[in-house]
Amino acid sequence: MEQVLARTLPAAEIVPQRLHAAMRYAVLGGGKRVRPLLVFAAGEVAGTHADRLEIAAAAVEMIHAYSLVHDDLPCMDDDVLRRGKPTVHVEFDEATALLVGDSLQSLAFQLLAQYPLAHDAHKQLEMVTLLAVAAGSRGMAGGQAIDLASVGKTLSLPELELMHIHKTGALIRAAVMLGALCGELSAAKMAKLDHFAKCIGLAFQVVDDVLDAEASTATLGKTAGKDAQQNKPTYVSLLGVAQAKALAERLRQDAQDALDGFGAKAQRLRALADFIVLRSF
Ligand code: GRG
Repeated sequence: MEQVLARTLPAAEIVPQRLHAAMRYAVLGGGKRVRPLLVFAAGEVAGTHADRLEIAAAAVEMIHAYSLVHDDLPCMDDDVLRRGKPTVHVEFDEATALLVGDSLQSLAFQLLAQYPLAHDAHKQLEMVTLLAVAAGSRGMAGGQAIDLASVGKTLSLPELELMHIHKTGALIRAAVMLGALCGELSAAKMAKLDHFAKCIGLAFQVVDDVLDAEASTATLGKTAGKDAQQNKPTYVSLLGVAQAKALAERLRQDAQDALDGFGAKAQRLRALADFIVLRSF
């Protein structure tokens, strides 16, 4: 994945060098790569080629990296540490960080449009639409808007869930569905994968909230304890650590159940669901 990202990003020598260097800084050499791994694992279930999956995986990771760069900006979360390194606006400057996000988003869609990824053009357009909706105001960016508006407020559990289904869940779901769309699956199996993806998307955020409360900055590679510091509603603030962990475990079980009937091909998806819930960083 590192090699794919390194070759799909513009070289740092190409004009404008500073922007390209910052894009590479934002994307390369860090991150768990959970979303690309989900693209590959879903593609394995749907039986397709690695050369299609690596492009879809790069597109999703670029959207993810863009969201982190913008989220860290002073006008949003105002953070100085990401993936164990100074955030992009600290290492470069705010205007560059803004452009890095914009350019990564454009590049993601360029990749989806430029390479043959699906059986036919209609299906490939479906993939472009899927990622656009997942990243936009009805997905990740919309979730971020709800997040920013809810600082200092008490949310109900359904409200918190709605926020995270959008902010975190939408892109994780898109990763799974894009991997599957690179291959061929029945509508019934797509629906099961969709349910799997929704469970792990939410579980990812529940665990993220627990880690923010329990893990150290060194382990996470980003500032720990920010949710409480910023008075953000989280699964931990609403449920407490023990119940939040129990919720994550229930979601893991639901996700695993959704894969029944897929056989050994789903082994990596199963392993990723376990990783998402049992991880320590
Ligand atoms: C700015 C449009 C816009 C959206 C921002 C995704 C997001 C919305 C903000 C990032 C901040 C955050 C805590 C989001 C929740 C999702 C999440 C836990 C992201 C971090 O993902 P990881 O843990 O990061 O997969 P790595 O670095 O491992 O790739």
